[in-house]
Amino acid sequence: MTSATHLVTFRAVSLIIAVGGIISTSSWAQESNSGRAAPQAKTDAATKPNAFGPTIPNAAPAPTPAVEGMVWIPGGEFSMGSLDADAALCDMHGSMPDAQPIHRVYVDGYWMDKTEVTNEQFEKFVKATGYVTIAEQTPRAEDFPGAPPENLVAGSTVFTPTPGPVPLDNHYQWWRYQRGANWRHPEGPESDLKGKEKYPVVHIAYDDAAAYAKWAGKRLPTEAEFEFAARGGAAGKTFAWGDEFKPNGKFMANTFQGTFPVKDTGEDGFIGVAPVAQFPPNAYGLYDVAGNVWEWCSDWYRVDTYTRQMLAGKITRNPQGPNSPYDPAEPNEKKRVQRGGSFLCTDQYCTRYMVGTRGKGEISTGSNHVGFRCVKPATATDRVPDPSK
Ligand SMILES: [Ca+2]
Ligand SMILES: [Cu+2]
Repeated sequence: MTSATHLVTFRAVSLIIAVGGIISTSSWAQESNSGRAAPQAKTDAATKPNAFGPTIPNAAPAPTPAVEGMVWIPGGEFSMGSLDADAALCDMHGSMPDAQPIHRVYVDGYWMDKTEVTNEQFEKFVKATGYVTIAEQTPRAEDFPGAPPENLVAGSTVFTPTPGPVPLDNHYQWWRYQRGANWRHPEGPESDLKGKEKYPVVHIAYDDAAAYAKWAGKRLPTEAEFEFAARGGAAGKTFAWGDEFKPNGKFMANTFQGTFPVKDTGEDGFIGVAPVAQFPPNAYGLYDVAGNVWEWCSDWYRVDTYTRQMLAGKITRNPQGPNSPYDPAEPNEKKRVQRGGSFLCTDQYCTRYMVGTRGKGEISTGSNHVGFRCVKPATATDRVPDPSK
């Protein structure tokens, strides 16, 4: 797919109105739809909607040889989704239970990157291929009819704290379109990657992530693969590590403390993005599957994906997502799923770092809290046969 087409959908507003203002709503606009509902009783999920059943991992051992930097996720059957869908937390469009109903899904085993893709890893890809990310490309005048030429500048979206508390109903208040912001210059032209080699690469649009994955001989995870992996073999937990946000008083993910979006106090040790792997890994050995940066998944985002799968009436095997995107909040934007939440997640606004919740992002829009990691399928002989075939 060409990036030019998609530039229209994400940069148009800011380019036509004003650079420095803020642009379309998208991944960086994730609304909260959560509260802290306790997980429901784990009963027979096959017959009761919205009940978590057990996770049944495949018994086959990890294939050999191991893949450097990746861990083997056995795959298997699990209950997918989240019951944390209290739309009352904030009165925002999109606050809908898109992670329901809880439904049974099966995924084959796969390798998964232990960490988010880092700046130094992404740099190797760029050096080898000459790849230019979407945020580095100057928007073309013909794609933005009506835009003053001075507004046609390459850039990306950067979180900007507000001077004081603001109503949390308009994310334009804390995101700015920053000219010259891209993966090499995460905060804008004056910033660089010195000392940030082990930070996750950011300002990555969907095609950028997919291009890296292809070069690396990998691919992006499906939404089901991401969630199976993030749950770490447990079932129906609120977080990737359990049901308690801070077990024994210890932070388990890089999120936002303080008053959003005014001041991140960094009680978890990090104000803003953190280097990868600064918090304990989950039970499968994966770091930062919650918080730090959002991670692209390969599925188109549809608000009703889970309803459709549930209505199909059987266990969904290796779901690849719907054939086309649909977010009723922004029906004209092409969105893919993002998972894991980011360093901006907070109970005050967006709690989609909770393990079964879903995020979404317009495919050409990166920002300084969107990155990715990859998976690598096992070879065909490692696969568990499908008994329904
Ligand atoms: Ca933090
Ligand atoms: Cu969030």
